[in-house]
Amino acid sequence: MRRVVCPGSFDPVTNGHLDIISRASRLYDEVVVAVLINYSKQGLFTVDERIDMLRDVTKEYGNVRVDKFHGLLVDYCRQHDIPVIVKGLRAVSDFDYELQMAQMNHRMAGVETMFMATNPLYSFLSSSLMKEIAKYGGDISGLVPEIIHERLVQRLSEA
Ligand code: COD
Repeated sequence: MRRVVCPGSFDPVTNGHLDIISRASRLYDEVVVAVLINYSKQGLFTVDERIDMLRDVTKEYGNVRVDKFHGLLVDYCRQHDIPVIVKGLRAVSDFDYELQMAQMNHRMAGVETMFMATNPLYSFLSSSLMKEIAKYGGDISGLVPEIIHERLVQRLSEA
């Protein structure tokens, strides 16, 4: 079975993430979307909330599974027999850091990283920007799934 992991914070998932996940799901037998548990950075959504949202918006793809991990991504890959990481590359600014991580992950565990050119429709998206724009009442429709938009507006109104 050709299995791949799409790792990230997904706080929350955007249409840019989803574009990469859906394209990976057509190329691999199973896509594991792995949410990083980061004890040193509190997100807007808890890891379990992010997982629920990811499960909701990926349920139409039959071969996508959502999980969480902490520590090194390569350890998660080893434990779950995953030889490949898929990443979206938005711009040159992503490249330096992503290349460094890809080379380190290969050095540590022989895990390969496949880079997908981001869909230009979503290349300017990040979870942080979505949160900032939504916080000040800006329009993010079409940039995140509708259900995520609703959850964002609701969470920000609680703050
Ligand atoms: N279009 C396409 N792809 C996108 C977009 C977009 N608009 N936005 C994000 N992506 C893709 C990118 O590939 C990105 O890497 C991924 O989605 C996740 O994005 P985020 O912002 O949700 O998550 P990050 O960048 O915070 O995630 C970083 C990781 C968790 C992948 C990384 O820190 C990691 O692997 N951590 C584990 C610890 C570890 O192993 N460290 C050693 C590394 S050598």
